[in-house]
Amino acid sequence: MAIRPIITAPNSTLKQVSKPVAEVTDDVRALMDDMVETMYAAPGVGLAAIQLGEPLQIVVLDVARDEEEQNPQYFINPEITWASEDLSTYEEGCLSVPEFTADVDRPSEIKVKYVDYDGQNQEIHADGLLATCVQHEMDHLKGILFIDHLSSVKRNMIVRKLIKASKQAAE
Ligand code: K1U
Ligand code: ZN
Repeated sequence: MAIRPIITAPNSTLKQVSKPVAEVTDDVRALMDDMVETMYAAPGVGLAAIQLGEPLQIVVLDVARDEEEQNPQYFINPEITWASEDLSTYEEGCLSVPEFTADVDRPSEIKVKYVDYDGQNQEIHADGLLATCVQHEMDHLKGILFIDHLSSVKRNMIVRKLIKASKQAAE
């Protein structure tokens, strides 16, 4: 297991569309182990493989935020099979957009099917923070960031500040 660097916007890697995982091999499980360790170290409640530069449809989450007990969830090739019409607003953050948060509206409940850590098919009904995070992470698999849900004025302001911060960090 290793903590890996998280790619930050506006790096074009984050715009890539991730590919489905053909088979859950030991290499895929090793990547998921690194993702979980990186997520907890950040700290965050979710991470998509593309944030580590791996364009595969893999998401890890732990929305319980229990410091005593870690309870990671693994979503390989996730697909939303149903979404509620009613929306919830959540102030989202992203480890690839450090220091910024913004309100985003998304369906408040979803059903999502996926393959788990052991290669088994699963389907769950999610609401609350889990529903928000699954949708946020699945956006990453399509090359979409939460700032892409904002107006172009707000998004461009955030991107300009991220570029300035990364130039200052390189000095
Ligand atoms: O970068 C990511 O995709 C992870 C992101 C997940 C997320 C959070 C909130 C709404 C939608 C998606 C994060 O984990 S941001 C950091 C965060 O939420 C957090 C950090 C420390 C403690 C608790 C939460
Ligand atoms: Zn994110």
